Amino acid sequence: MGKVALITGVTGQDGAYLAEYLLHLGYIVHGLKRRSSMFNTDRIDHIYQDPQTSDRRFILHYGDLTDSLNLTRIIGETQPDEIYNLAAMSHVKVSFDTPEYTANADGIGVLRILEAVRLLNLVKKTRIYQASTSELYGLVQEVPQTESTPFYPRSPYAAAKLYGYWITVNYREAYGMHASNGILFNHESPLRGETFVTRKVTRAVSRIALGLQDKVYMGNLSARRDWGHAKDYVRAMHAILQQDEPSDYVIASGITTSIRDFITMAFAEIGLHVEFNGEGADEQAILAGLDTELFRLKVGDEYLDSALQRRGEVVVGVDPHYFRPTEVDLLIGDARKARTQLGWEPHYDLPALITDMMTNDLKLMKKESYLRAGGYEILNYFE
Ligand code: NAP
Ligand code: G4F
Repeated sequence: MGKVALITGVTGQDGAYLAEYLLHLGYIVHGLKRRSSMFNTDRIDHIYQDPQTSDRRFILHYGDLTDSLNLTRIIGETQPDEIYNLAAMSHVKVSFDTPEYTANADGIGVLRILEAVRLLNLVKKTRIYQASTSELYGLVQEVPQTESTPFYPRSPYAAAKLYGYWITVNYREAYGMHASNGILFNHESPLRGETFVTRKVTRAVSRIALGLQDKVYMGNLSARRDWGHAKDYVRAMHAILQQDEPSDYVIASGITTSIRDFITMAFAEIGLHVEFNGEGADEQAILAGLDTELFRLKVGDEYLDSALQRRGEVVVGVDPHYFRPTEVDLLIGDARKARTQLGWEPHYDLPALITDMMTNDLKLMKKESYLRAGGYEILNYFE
């Protein structure tokens, strides 16, 4: 029998990659998913197993981090060797609109899991991974950020995660739990939610290249992030729980890039050259030139003429609507502890991440454009 893992947030970006990884390692994986009026399992449909499947190794349970009775029952029934608490209201900007809910799910939710493990007498059996975040560093007190850099949260999300971080440390010290924090810097992928900056950009650049969209509006272009690939980061989560002793680890690439440069790189990936001008809310980028061979290769010959006609047009603008009341200007992590103690090494650098995301989104948007062409008939059907 393989080990048993419970993943909260299994329908999210990291949950999907981690579930796939643990199944590959031979685990039995239980996943907590929220009830939704629409299907929310797109990212894990390829590994879904019907309840009728014999020797099922991937089992979903309805649940919510705000419901302690439900969490306690599921942990009691599944008796996990490892819990990966990935569920969270994870959007920093949205947390300013939903601060109380964010505190409940992202802060108290962590306590509910730790306390359930304690009350169920699973302290010796169950190891816990808490999805902590580089957002804890906020107004950074040190560059680069390490495990000992002081925290300075700058959003309701980060403040809730701060509680989650410290309650994990407290249960480790108070009850001897194998409970660890992964302080993960931004990690992205083709599965990234559509409203996070990297995915918003790779989707928009793909749509602009295919003539489906003229322009994209962004927020603060000068913020800098340390980006890695989610596939690399879920391997680190697993490695953290395989250590003899629980501890907290920074997981990061060690390279920081501005949003502006990420946008430039995403366009360049398909042969489009953009130039930025102006400042603050008046900043914009124009399509300044094309590498026609690269564009043909990556996007397709049939889209070249319309792209050529759009030279000189504005393709990126700024809308202050996307600014945050308090911003995290600079993140750059030092993952030396993870590299030496866990032997963790990322396989993707930023250019490889962008290639992966752009390839996926171009494919997706071509499909959207195809479906859109057939959409008229479908609409008529309902008239
Ligand atoms: P994500 O794609 O937004 O996924 C979040 C998951 O949590 C989804 O499955 C979501 O369910 C679920 N969820 C939200 N509220 C819940 C609740 N009240 N009860 C139960 N489930 C709930 O996030 P991610 O990028 O995979 O990140 C995973 C975790 O790592 C999060 O805790 C995030 O805060 C943290 N983190 C992420 C990064 C990053 O760069 N990605 C960096 C550091 C830390 P639905 O599918 O139903 O919405
Ligand atoms: O992609 P973002 O929304 O990610 P953010 O705020 O860094 O948070 C993500 O990473 C954290 C780890 O550090 C996680 F804990 C958290 O759960 C989440 O996964 O924004 C990145 C930066 C920000 O500075 C933002 O102001 O991009 C800037 N930005 C500029 N224009 C934008 C936009 N962000 C978004 N979402 N949309 C924009 O149009």
